[in-house]
Amino acid sequence: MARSLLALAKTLCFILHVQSCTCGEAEIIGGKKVKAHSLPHMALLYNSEEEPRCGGTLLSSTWVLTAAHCFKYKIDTVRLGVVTIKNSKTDGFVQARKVARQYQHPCYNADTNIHDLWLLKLSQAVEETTAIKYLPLANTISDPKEGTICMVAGWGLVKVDIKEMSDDLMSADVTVIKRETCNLTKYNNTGYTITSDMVCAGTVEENQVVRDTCQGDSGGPLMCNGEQVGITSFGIGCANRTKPGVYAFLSKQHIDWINGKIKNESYSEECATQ
Ligand code: 4AZ
Repeated sequence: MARSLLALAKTLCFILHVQSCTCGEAEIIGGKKVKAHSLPHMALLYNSEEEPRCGGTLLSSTWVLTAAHCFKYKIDTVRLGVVTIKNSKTDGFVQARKVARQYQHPCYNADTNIHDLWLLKLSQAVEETTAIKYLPLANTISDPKEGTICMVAGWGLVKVDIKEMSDDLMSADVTVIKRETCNLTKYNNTGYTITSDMVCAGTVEENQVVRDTCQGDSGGPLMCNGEQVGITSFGIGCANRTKPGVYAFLSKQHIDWINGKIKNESYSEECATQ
């Protein structure tokens, strides 16, 4: 009896799994629920109305890295250790901090989405716990090669037609696509250029549900081989097979700016080079 039940359960799992791979757009989009506290550097950013709007990464006890375009949401609070949005105000693992100061990358341009980086300095240090960890950046990050499988995570939209943040933190694997390809009209018909300071990544397999970041995931990390390589930045809609997501790349120039700011807040207030 137990064995036949197990067999039935396995068959059902198989059918459901196959279905989830063939039904088209599923639920980030096409992702899966993240195990509680398994991404302890993920930050959730709230506006002044206490609504969650963007993701981010906790670099150290007082610094969070996110996307410059999240500025438009009037972000003023950061929560760490969040599992579900609905429990984020009562969950004992969660630490909330106000944004004390903020710095957009001096060369950020909202028209071209270039240098979409934003650093938030928290009002008070966040403590490391089992649920919360700092993720310091590497000194240099090499350009991820075409075909590299990376992970994206966030509480952003899980379906393009439902304009509501996901209650659960979701993650998905996306594959790096080379800039040359991403700049072809088929992949990019908007006139935005994918520069060497950006990375584009999406779903390259023909027979799989499209996986992508979407609205609300912005500012969250693009993790490749366990290190942060980028920041969720923009896209032409979401989960469109030929319109991959675009990420701000943590290029040498970007890392230098981040590390410079963290060391000395008056570092580089003006855009020197594009
Ligand atoms: C957004 O609106 C956004 N598909 C983020 C990522 C992507 C599209 C839009 C990528 O914040």
